[in-house]
Amino acid sequence: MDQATAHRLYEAMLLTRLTEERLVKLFRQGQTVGSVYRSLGQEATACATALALGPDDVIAPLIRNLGSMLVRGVTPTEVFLQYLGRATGPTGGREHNNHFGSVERGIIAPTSMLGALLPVMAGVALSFRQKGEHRVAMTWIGDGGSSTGAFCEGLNFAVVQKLPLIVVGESNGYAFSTPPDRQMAGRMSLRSQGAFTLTVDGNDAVTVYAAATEARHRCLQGKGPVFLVCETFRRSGHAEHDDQRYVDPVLLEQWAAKDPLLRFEAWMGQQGWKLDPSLAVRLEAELLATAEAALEAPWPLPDSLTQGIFHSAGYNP
Ligand SMILES: Cc1ncc(C[n+]2csc(CCOP(=O)(O)OP(=O)(O)O)c2C)c(N)n1
Repeated sequence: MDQATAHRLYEAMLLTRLTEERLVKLFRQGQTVGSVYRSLGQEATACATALALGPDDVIAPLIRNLGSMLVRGVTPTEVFLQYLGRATGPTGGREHNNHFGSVERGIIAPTSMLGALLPVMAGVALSFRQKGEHRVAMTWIGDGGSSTGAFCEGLNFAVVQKLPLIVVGESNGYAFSTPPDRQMAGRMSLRSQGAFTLTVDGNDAVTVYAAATEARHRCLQGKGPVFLVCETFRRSGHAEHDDQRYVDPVLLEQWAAKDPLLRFEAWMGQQGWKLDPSLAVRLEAELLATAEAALEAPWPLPDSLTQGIFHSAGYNP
C-alpha cells in the first residue's frame, strides 16, 4: 500500500468511527427515527475492502458496512438525514438506516434480508462478464447471514459460472446474540462451496487491503469468485438498543486491544508516515455541525406518504 492510499484508508476508517459515534449520540438524544447499527471494531473489513476496488466496480453493503459507502463517496450529511428520517435524505424519510443505494456511485442498496444480496450481486457480476466489462462485484455477509439458503444459492451460482464476485465474510463473534458454534459447524471459511477462499485478520487493515486487492485481481483474470473471510469482532451490541450483556467483558477487552484504527496508526508510524494529529478533532467538529444542520432539515410531508413506496416515475425524494 502506498502512502496516499494509507492516508485515505485511515481517514475512511476514522470517518466511519466518528460518524457512527455521532449517530449513537443522536440515538441517545432520541433524535434518530430507529435504532443505530454500527461497525465498532470492524471498520477495516468495510473500508479496506471497498478501497481496493476500482471506480467502476459495484458494491452491495450490509448494515455493518457504512464505511464502504463512505469510501464510495456517500457523505455524512446523507447518512444523518437518512437516520433522522428527513425529507431531504436519500430515501426521503422512507427508511432510517443505511438502506439506500446510489447507482452512480456503484452502490446497490443494502437490504435487511440476509443473504439476499448474494444472488443479486452474482447477477451483477454475470452482467459484467456478458458485456465483457472489466469490473467486479463485491458484497459482505456475516456469519449468521451465511446460514441462509440465499447465501448458498448465490455463491454456488457464482462458483459454477466463475463470476467476478468478491464475498467478504465477516466472522465477528455473534449473530445478534448467537455465537457461531450455535448455528454453524466449523469455521466460516468452510462455507466457500468451492470459491477460492482467503481467511485474514479482519482487524489488520493492511492485510485486508492486500487480500481484497488479490481477490479483485483474480476476479478480473476470470478465475471466479473469492470468499474473503475476515476474522473480527462486533464490539458493540447488534444495534444501540442491545446492551450486549451476553458477551463476556473479557472478550470485549481483548478485542479492544486489537482495535483496527490503533493498529493501523501504529503501522503507519512504523512506515514513518505521519498522521495529522488534529484530524480527529477536526472531523468531530465537522460531523457535529453536519448533524446539527441535518436536525434543521424538514420532515416528509404527510400527503407524500404513499409516494416512493413502489417505483413511481417522477418521484424524487
Ligand atoms: C434472512 C434473515 N433472517 C433473519 C434476519 C434477522 N436478523 C437481522 S440481523 C441478524 C443477525 C445477523 O448476524 P450476522 O449475519 O452474523 O451479521 P452481524 O450482525 O454479526 O454483522 C438476524 C438474525 C434477517 N434480517 N434476515
